[in-house]
Amino acid sequence: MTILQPRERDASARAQIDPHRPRYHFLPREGWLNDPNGLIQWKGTYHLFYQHNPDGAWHGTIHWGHAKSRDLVHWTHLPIALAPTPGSPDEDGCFSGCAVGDHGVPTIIYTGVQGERQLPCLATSDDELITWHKSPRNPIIVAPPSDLDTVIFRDHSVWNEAGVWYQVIGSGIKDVGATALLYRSDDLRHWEYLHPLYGRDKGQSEPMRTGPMWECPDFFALGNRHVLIVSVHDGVAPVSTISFVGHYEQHRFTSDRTGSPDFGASFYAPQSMTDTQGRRIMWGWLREERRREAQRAAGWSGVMSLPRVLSLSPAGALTVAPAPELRVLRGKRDRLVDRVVPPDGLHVMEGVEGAALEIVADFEPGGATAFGLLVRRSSDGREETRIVYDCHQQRLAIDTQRSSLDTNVHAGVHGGTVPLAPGETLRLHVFLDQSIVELFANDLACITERIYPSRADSLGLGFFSEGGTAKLRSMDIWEMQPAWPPWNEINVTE
Ligand code: DQQ
Repeated sequence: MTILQPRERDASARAQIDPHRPRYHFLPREGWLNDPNGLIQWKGTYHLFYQHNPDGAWHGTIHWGHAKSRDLVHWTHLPIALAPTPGSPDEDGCFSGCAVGDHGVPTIIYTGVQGERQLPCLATSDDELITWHKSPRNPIIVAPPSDLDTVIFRDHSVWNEAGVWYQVIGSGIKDVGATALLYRSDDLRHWEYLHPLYGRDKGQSEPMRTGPMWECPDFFALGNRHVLIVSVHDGVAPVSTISFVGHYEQHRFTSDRTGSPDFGASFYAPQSMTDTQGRRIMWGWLREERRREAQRAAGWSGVMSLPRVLSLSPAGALTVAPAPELRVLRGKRDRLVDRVVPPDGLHVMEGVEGAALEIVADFEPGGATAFGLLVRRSSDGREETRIVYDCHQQRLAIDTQRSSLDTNVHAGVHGGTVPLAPGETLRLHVFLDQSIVELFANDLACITERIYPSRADSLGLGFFSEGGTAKLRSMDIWEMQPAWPPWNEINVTE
C-alpha cells in the first residue's frame, strides 16, 4: 500500500466524502483532467493517457497523465508520461495527441506549446510506455502550411497505410472554416503536407454548426467506411462534437452523414482506438459544469467517459454502445415489467434509488406525446433530472434545469434526434455516477450531462408519460460497484 503524504491524505479524506466524485468512471486522484490522449492497447493492456494538471483543478501546465487497464473498467494509475520541458518546444504544455507502435517502438505524436507556438512533437518509450524520451528534433513540423492562414494547428490522429504514415491535424482557416489537414511521412519524423482531408464552411449550421476550427480530429476506418470525428471550438469555448461518416479514396474524404457521437453539453475531445478484438473504442472528456472556484475547492476537475464501442448500423449510421465489460460492475438488481404509464403524473419507484446506478428501460411510445425517466429526484421533487423523449419531434433530451438547487452550476436541455419506426421501442440505457448522467438510446444516440444535486436525498427514480399512455415493457436497475479501491489503497506504480 502506498504511504500517503499529508497533502494526499487531505485529498483522500475529501474524496471519500465528496458526493460529486465519480465512483466508477476514470479520473486522476487529484488535479485536472481533460482530453483522452494516446489510446493504445500494448501487449494486451489498454493504456489511457490524458491531459492533466497535477498541480490543481484548473487547465494549466498541461502534462500527459497515464493509466492502464486489463479490462477497460479497473484502472491503475501510472507515473506522469510527459511533462513540459523548460526551454523546449513544449515548455508551456504537452497538448493532445495520439500513440502508435512504430516497428515495436511505442511512439507519441503530441502538440508542444511554447508561447504562441503550437507545433507537433514526438516522444518514444523503451520501457513499456512508462518512460518517454522526447525527440531532440522537436518540433517535427516547424510551422503550419505556409499557403494557409490557419487559426489553430494542433492535435493529431496518426495511422499507417501500406507502410506509409499519415496524420491529420486539427485546424481552421481564417474567414473560411474548420478543417483537418492531411500529412504523410515515411518515418513519423519527416512530414510532407498534402491537403485538407476535409473541411466545412464557417457559416454552415445545418444539420450541425461546424464552426471556425476543429480540435482533436480522430480519423479511422469502420467497416467498409471511414469516420472523421472532430471537436468544434468557436474561438472562445468548446461547442460540440461532430461525426462525419463517408468514404476515403486517393487520400480524399467525402462524407454523406453528419451526426454527433454525443449530443450532451459535457462531452468533448473524444479519441478512439482499435483493440485486438477489432473493436473501435472511444472515450471523451466529461467537462465540469460548475464554477472554477468549486472545481478548485473539490481538488479535481474533469472525468473520462465510459469506454464506448463504435459500429455502423445497417443503414450506415454511427452507433455508440457502452463497452460490455462494464457489466462486471453490476451489483444488486431490481426489475419492473409491463407497466402501463398513463399520463396522470409521476410514477415514483419505491425502494429503488441511488447515485451510482445502471438502468435499462424499454418503452413503447403508445399514444403518448412524450415520456421518459426521472433520475436523482429528491423526495419532494425540488431536485430532479429529466430524460424526455418527444414523440412528435422524435427528439430525446436530458433536462438538467432542476438537477441542482445550486444556482452556480450550468443547466439546460440538450439532445438530438432519435427516429423510431412505427412499432419500434425506445431503449434508454443510463449510467448514473454521482455527478454524471451518461445516456445511450437504441445505441444510435448518446447524451452526457454533468449534474450536481445539492440534497442528500436526491436519489429517487421515476417514469412518466404525457398526452397519452406509454408502456414500460421492462426496466432493469443495477447498483453499480465502485471501480476503484479505497483512495488510500491505490498503488501508484503497480
Ligand atoms: N485540449 C488540448 C488541446 C486541444 C484541447 C489542451 C481540446 O490540444 O485542442 O489541453 O479540449
